[in-house]
Amino acid sequence: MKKLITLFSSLLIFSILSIAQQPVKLILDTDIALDVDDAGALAMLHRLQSLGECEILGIVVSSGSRSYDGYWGAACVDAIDSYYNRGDIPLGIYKGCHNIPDRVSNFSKQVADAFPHDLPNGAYAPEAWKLYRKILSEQADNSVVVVTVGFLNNLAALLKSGPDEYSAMTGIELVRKKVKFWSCMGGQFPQGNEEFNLNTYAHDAAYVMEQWPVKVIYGGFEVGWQVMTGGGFEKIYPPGTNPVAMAFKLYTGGADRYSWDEISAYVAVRGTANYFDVVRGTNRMEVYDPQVLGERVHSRNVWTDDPGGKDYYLVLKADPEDLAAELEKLMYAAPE
Ligand SMILES: [Ca+2]
Repeated sequence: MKKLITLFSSLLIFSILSIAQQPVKLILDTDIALDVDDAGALAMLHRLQSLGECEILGIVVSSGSRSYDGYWGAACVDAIDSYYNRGDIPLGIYKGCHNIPDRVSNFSKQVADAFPHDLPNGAYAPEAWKLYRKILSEQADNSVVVVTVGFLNNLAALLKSGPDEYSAMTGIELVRKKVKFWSCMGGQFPQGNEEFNLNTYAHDAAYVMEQWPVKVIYGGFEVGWQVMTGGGFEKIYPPGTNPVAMAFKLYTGGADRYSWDEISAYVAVRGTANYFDVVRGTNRMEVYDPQVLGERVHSRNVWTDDPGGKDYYLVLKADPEDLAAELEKLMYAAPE
């Protein structure tokens, strides 16, 4: 009997360990091209996948496919994925009207031109919300982590979607069933003030934040702003040898950059325990439409503490330099 109990205990410990070691299955939603922390986050996720800690199921771009930044942003993602020997990661893109009319990026086309990739440009990628539906429908219940480090236009389209060839569920039902939590770089806490990711498609952000059915962890502007990373790339990689190093060199001139996107990607995989406290409550958007033709939308996110809320925001409890060192160790690792 004692032997039997020992056997059962060993099996139990073994299965607990197996569950603990399952890689986090995630979808990255990025406005890469507009800032370089998206590229840093992608480099970091590739390293975490090499360590067996995550599996990137798909990547979607939230800059429109008919804009310069979406067109080249998608090719830039494919070039970075290919550098890490994962050029077959499915890519999707936002195909609606792009809210930023001007060309912003100074690195996406350059990286795409310099490094090999299969996807010619964003016009060849499928609709992001369709790819979300396909991926979510194929995954186990309560297993997928969504990381957004750009706009919420793709998630709005997903939540508004109805049954299709991939699933009989609506978008909201699919998210409720398949998504474990959403790690969102967006907003400012406890008081918001036109944070870029939420404000660019403010009505979509308001809709998603209200309708999203499961847990959200927000990484606010004020968190990433304290943590500087990326300047070390050029000390490790000679010019032309690493696409993310090239992106940083073009964007910052070789200096560090704020780590907004890296932090939300990190939390998606390793959680909050080591570096953060969290505050629980409800986050919502207030959107002010312009009264004059040509003026832009104004918005802010509004936080309410609530012990039963589905939302959380990060508070950095560690020394920012310790977190920066942790992120950089992952970002600077060579492909496997
Ligand atoms: Ca971003």
